[in-house]
Amino acid sequence: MNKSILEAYLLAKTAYQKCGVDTDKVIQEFEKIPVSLHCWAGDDIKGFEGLGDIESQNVVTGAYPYPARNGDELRGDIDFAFRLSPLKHKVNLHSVYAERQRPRNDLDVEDFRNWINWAKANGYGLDFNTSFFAHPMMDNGFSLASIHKKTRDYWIKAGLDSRKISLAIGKEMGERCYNNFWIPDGFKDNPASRLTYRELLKDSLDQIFAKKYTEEEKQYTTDVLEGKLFGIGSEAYVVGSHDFYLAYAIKNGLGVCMDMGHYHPDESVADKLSAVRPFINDLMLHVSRGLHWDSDHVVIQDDRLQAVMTELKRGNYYHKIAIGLDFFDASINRVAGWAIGLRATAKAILFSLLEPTHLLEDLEKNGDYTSRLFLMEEIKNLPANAVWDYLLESKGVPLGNQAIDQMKAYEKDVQSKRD
Ligand code: RNT
Ligand code: ZN
Repeated sequence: MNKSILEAYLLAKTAYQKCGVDTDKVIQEFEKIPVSLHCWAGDDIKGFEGLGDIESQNVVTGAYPYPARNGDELRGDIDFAFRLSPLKHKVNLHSVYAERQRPRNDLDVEDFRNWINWAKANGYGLDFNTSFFAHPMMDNGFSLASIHKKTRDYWIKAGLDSRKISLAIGKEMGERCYNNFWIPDGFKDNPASRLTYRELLKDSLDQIFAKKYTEEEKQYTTDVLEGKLFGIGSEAYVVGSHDFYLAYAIKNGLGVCMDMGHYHPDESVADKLSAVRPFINDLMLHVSRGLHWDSDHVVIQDDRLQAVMTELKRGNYYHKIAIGLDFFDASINRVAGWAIGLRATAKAILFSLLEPTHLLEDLEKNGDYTSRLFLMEEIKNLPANAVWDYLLESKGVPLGNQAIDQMKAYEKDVQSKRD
């Protein structure tokens, strides 16, 4: 252990002790919280089906070289990104990452065998998503809410299969696999009938979710629905809005996925958690960063990220609300993007656990809002970074510049050989 890092940690430990926070315990807690990395940022959500140049409902901009081209490269890139992160990791798969070249609506768990074996060997967890996009069976950007029955039926089958796949993965991994449903269906310009497509989506979902899980199965999988305010190409209307899924999930005992980039910029996901959780047990977060019209910028240490993680801590939601990342930026090295987002998320989680929340709550209960605000400001400058450095150092994860150097070496030695 580097001497100055240890010394700084011991000073920080004392500073936190004075506020009633045990930094050693915080580190132990931190190490148990899983974060699911979105595999799809490694190749701009292209997947391995080789469908060629096809319209995608996920717009990824930038032309940085060296995207992963196959499962082995993508897995290697993820392994490397994880070496730069002190978190406990899961990997979030999309069905376009199947590796047996079969139709999108005829997949089973064996199509993900390489992923499962690799995850098991490395101690990663797994989550799943059906890819309702970038496919010839998309009907002008519509899938489950298409007015054409043939289109809906195609995607209903994909949704049904995904529940089987997710359950099978969960059972093999011995822990819950979150199965997320995001469907892009929507209109660039004003619809004549908003109702039509929501009725169709409801009907499609009713078919997909007709079968309920047993209590035993619920340990291994859960379905979560991800709404969105608008997308690029669906500015006027998204069928699966947050309200739609919230209502649908409550009525049908399903879960919800909240993506931090999917709301009006003034809305706060941190505020939504305690509003929704009394009615919906299974929640997943897509940790992301909305910027103007884009919902998926690389996650950085900002107030919104900290607010969400602080809320997870204050609400005692860690281990109850699942954390997944979701962002992509093809204008920078994709693996570095993962590392930046993982490290930002890790810091926000660590800093949330270091918060002397009990002191704030006491002040609030006593009606001393002046001191509450005062203390909230003071807390921001407690020596959290010394705890972060110590955490990295003790786990053998590179600090600051070292991490950048390793990233550059990986780009040169591994990624650049892909051209
Ligand atoms: C899109 C949603 C969704 C996707 C992935 C690829 O706006 O956030 O989660 O990013 O399913
Ligand atoms: Zn998302």
